[in-house]
Amino acid sequence: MKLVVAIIQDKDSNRLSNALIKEGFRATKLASTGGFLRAGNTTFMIGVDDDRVQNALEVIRSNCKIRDQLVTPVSPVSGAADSYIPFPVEVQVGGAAVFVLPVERFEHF
Ligand code: 2BA
Repeated sequence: MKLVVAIIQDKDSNRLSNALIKEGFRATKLASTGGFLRAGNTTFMIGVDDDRVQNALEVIRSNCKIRDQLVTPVSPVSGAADSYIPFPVEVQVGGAAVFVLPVERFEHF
């Protein structure tokens, strides 16, 4: 068994939940925050039999879009804050950042 941990954008979360249920996967959704943008995102934990991992990744891939997002960098903590002009920069976010972890043991009571 594997634990698929997928960090996705909030906008894709309902669509992905529905698709996972339709394909017979069980998942837990956690509200999370990106370390860089400090914006909300959604983390899915999906327990999957080894032979279905590829199928789970395909469901994630086809339901999570890559989007461009404008970010205004925070001003410097010290020094030249007066002359600092924050220009928004564009970063590409998602579709999904996915980790596949081995599961040593799974119990379900
Ligand atoms: P954030 O950390 O808020 O990052 C949002 C997007 O900002 C990233 O999109 C990436 O395009 C950019 N970015 C992140 N760190 C950067 C940096 N140091 N310099 C320049 N640009 C940077 P994604 O790569 O698609 O990541 C989306 C979210 O997935 C991340 O939100 C984070 O919550 C999670 N994530 C991505 N890679 C991860 C990793 N290696 N470990 C843990 N979480 C990760």
